[in-house]
Formats: sequence, C-alpha cells, structure tokens
Amino acid sequence: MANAIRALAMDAVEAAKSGHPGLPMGAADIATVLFTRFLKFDPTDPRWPDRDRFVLSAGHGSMLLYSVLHLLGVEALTIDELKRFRQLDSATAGHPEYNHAPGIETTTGPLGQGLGNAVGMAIAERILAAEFGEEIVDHRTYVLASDGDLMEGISHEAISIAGHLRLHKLIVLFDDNAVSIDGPLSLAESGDQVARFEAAGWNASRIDGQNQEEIAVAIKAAQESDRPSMIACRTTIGFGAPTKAGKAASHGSPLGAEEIAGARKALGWTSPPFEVPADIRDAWRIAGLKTVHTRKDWEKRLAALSDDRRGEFERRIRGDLPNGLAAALADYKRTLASEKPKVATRKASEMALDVINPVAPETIGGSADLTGSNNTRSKNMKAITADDFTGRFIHWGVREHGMAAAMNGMALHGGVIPYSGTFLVFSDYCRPSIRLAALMGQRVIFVMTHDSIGLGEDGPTHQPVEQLAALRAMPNLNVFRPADAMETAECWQLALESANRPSVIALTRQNLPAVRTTFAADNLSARGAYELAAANGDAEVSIFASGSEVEIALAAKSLIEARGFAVRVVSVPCFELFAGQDEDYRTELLGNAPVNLAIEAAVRQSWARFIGREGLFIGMTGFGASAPYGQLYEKFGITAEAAAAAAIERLTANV
Ligand SMILES: Cc1ncc(C[n+]2csc(CCOP(=O)(O)OP(=O)(O)O)c2C)c(N)n1
Repeated sequence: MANAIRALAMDAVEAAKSGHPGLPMGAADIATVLFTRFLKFDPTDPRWPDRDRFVLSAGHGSMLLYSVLHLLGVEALTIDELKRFRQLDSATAGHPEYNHAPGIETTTGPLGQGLGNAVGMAIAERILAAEFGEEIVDHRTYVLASDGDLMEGISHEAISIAGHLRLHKLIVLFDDNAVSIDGPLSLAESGDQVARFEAAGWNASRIDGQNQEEIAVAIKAAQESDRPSMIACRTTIGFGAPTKAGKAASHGSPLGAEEIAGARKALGWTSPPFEVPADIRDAWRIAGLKTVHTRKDWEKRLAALSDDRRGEFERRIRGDLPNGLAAALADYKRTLASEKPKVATRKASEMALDVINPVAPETIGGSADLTGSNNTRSKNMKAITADDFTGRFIHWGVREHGMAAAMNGMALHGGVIPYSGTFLVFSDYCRPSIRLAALMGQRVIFVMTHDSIGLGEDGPTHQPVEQLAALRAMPNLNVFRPADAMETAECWQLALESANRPSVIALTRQNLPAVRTTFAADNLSARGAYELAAANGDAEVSIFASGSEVEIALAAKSLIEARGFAVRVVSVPCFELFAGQDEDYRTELLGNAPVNLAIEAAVRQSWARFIGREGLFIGMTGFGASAPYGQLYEKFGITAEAAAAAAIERLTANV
C-alpha cells in the first residue's frame, strides 16, 4: 500500500517534469499507517466537522497528500487529476492549496506555516469541545513536518504555545530524513529535535519511520499522551530509488526514467505508470471506509441535541454571523452619535468588542503580550488555560508569527472567528501568515494598534511608516484604518462580515475626536472611502485622509476655506473596499477638484489611486523619532497648517 504512494508520486513528478518525489517516497509508510489505521476521515464526506485534521506542513511533498486522498477515494482527486499534477487549474497544484480539493486542510509550502496552523486547529478543537461537549467535538490534529519545518523560527513559537496549552490531541510526525535541499542536514543543523520538543513540554519519541509496526505503536502511544506528541520517524528520502535514495538528489526534481525503472524493481512494483493493482486499490478503499460508522454515530448524536444547540453548532460551522449582531451594532452607533466620545481608536475597538463579543460567541480574542495596549480583551473575557478551554481570550505570549499562523488554523478549523493583537509595526513579524490567510481567503482579524508616529515616545523602532503600504499591496486583504469610534465600529462589522478575507484593523494609541457625529443606518465605511465633509460649492481642493489624519484634514479644510476656497474631505478607512466599488462611485468620489491632497502619517506609496502623480501628499518620507507625539507631528510637518499651506500654494500657482 505504501508503494502505491511511492509509485504515484514518482509518476506524477515525472509527468509534470517538476516536483518533489523524495518526501512522498520516504514518508509513504508513515502516511499509510496514519491514514489506513488511525485517521478519522471519511472520503465520502471529507468536510465532516468532527474529522481528524491532517496537515502536510512540508507542502513540497504534495504528491504524498494527493496520492493518499486519491487512494482513499476522495472523489475530486481522480487519477486524471494526479496526471495533471502542477498543471493549470488542476486540483493538484505544486503545493497543496486549500479549496482545490477536500482533504487539503490548509495551504502549505512556506515551511513551518502548516505546523503553526495545526496548533490553531488543535486550539479550536479544544475550545469547541469545551463549548459543545466531546460528544460533538472530539478529534485529533496530525502534522507531517520535515527538517525544514522544524528549522524555521516559527516552529519554535508553534511548539512552545502547544506545549504550554498541553494540546494533547496534536500529534506531529517528523519526517526525520536528515536531508534538505543543500545536502545532508549536518551542513546546517546539529540540534536534537526530540530534546527540543521535550523541553517545550511535549511527549517525544524516536522510531524507524520505515517500520509500519513501530509507527503504529508510536501513534497509539501519542494518542494516549496527556501532552502534545512528536514522533521523530527516521526515514530515507526517496526510499526505493537505486542511486538517489538518501540523497538531496531525490528532493526537487523528477527521478528520470532509468532511476524510476530501478525503483520499481527495488520496490517490486510492476504496474505501468499511474496504475495501481486492483488488490492494493481495494485495500485502500476499504481502509477509506473505516470511519463511515463513526461519522454516522456522530450524526445521530448531533441530531439528538436540542434544536437550539444543533442550530447553533451548525451556524458556527457554516460561519454565519449571529442574528443579533447587526442590531446590536446599530444601537451602539446610535449611542456613539449622541455621546461623540474622544478616544483612541484602540479604545474604540475595545468598546466595539464589548458590544460584539457578548452577541457573537464565536469570536476568540488574544494578544501577543500586549493585551493592555491592544485593548483586545473585552469585558468579562476569560483567558484560556491548559486546564480550561471555556475561556475566549488567548495570551499568545511574545509570539506574533506563531499567533498569526495559529489564527489561520483556527479559522480553517471553523466554528470560531479568531482575532488578536500586536503593534502595527510587528505586522512584519506576522506577514507570512497574513499572506496565507489572504491566499486562502480566511476570516482572520489582525488588530494592529500603535499605527503611526502617533504612538510617540517609543520611537522609530515602534513607529510603522511603510507597513500600511506594504499591507495594502497584499491581494485579498482588507486594511482598515478608522478615523474615530464610529468608523471603528463600522470597520469591525465589515471585518466580521468578510467571511472570505482576512482584515487588518490599524488603530491609534492617541485620542481622536469624533469626526462622525450623526447616526447613519448605513455602514459608510463599507464603500472604503466616502465624502465626510462636502465643499461649499464646486470643490477646489479634495483632501483624502485615513485614521488619525482625518482630524487634521478637517482642520486644514477650515484653514483653506478661510482663504476663500471650497474644500471637501474624504475619509478613506479601507482602500480595498473602495477599489471594489463600481466605476461611477469611484469617479464621483475622486471628484474633479484641481488640487488633490492626501494626508496619512505614513509613506506616500499606495495613495496614487486617490491623488495621482500630481497630487500633494502630507506624510512620512523616512523613519520617525522618539518624542511626545504632538512634537513629532510638528517635526514631520503633518499638520493642518502644513497641509493648508501646500494646498494654497498649489491653488495660487495654478492661478
Ligand atoms: C519558508 C521556506 N523557505 C524555503 C523553502 C524552499 N524549500 C522547499 S523544501 C526545502 C527544504 C527541504 O528540506 P526538508 O524540509 O528536510 O524536506 P525534505 O528534503 O525532507 O523533502 C526548502 C528550503 C520553503 N518552501 N519555505
């Protein structure tokens, strides 16, 4: 049965003339034991919520996953799809891509990310089990990780969180083949992975990964552990290949006809390419059916729940928002319109969460050790601990990257909506995971506070300058930068409603006045940019601003108007939502004032769509500095006076 994986992997890589045969050939025994004897997975219903999750963190070994899913009988992965490995629009992309076929639980390829996702999946499982009971939620998360996965820094964050939270249903199978691309691992690594995992609070063991009985015994023991488990499975990369086995040569390119012929001989595999003997195919199919009864029993248990409980569980798995949320936010917006609070948007975010979290039990908050700064812990939110997963707040520790990858895993698992915080400047520490959330279209909400030089005294190391532009460059990510408490509530609503997109919500440390002072039933931020203050007559200046600089834009409007010009102010809480508006709206909003000016305490890049090449920009051109923030706005010239002077100079030059 393992040789079927090896043969399919060799054949598909050969047909594609690219790919990685080495890992599937080496790890075939591990996958065979796991999928045929242990994994709770029903190929006839591969999205069944209580299935075990399997993450191929070493995504370059994608043919391992495709072969196994095909052999088990997952319909989408026909033999023709395997023949189309790495071809346009196939289910079998170079690296496993979420949503290309069921059974691909997450997109992997950037090493270490899958391991981070798996930690989040295991956390989500514990949270939902605590809420709905183990009758309904009781599954494991398995990971196949390579040397590369464990060399990446993110693995440190992932395994230490998992150890700390004692995620005992998380089992990592380490493909310990001691080879990476450059050659033997000894070129670059001399650590002891077993000792390392043990130090992080895991149960870890070392076995012969080519011995199926040893693998089975180790997985059984791992299942019984009260801690997460890592099994270092010593394997031979490219197992069976006569000259390339055990060498980096079997890693990243087709083996070639001669080597494949030799491997077929050594493995005793006589079938032609892409053919699996009937008895072996049957054995896989029968193994694929092993979970059908388990799933049917689960369906009975779900059906036995009260209508309310079942309805709630199903809603959560579908990812629909609760009914009361929109009404609660509308009420809250009414309150804001009357109270007009002058607060930092990070505080406004906390106020919004105080409204959202009681109505939406699926939100799971957190912070990377900046809870009091990020304001992500709303009233009465209890923290999750290793002994108690009934809480809804996660202290991620100083582990931004691990946190972001785990949040992706939580969202992929389903049933929860993860959000968590750090400083905007440290979005760089999360970026590889944010990118994968965007690529996979996952609803993960990154709360990023201290969003400009406005944070003041912590200085340039902590002051984001280029991060907004860098995040706006990422496809399928909404970057919100609300201007006051009202916009913050609207942006939160939009982030929650964006079921197929991650969001970054950039928030200030410093207080901001209310710029939206009347109630609007519509979510004005939903269009990404809208006219906040109209001109008196035909506008001669359009000022575009986001977040904390909207206040400055409004003050500049008054100054320019005092000189007799007509000025309008456009608030721009989200570039991406604006880009998605129809052309009429965009054209009308951009307007045709002779002078366009944008204000943002960040670099100019990304503002071209509003102000074009000729537009004026008031913002940053380099790094910030350490001082009280009022002085910094003066020093860097981000003031209403500077904005007004620039606009008036342009207006009068035009005359
Ligand atoms: C973050 C990241 N860096 C680099 C790569 C490119 N890459 C793909 S596989 C690999 C290492 C392969 O070694 P190992 O992880 O031991 O896998 P094996 O050789 O066992 O297949 C590298 C560097 C990657 N996929 N992700």
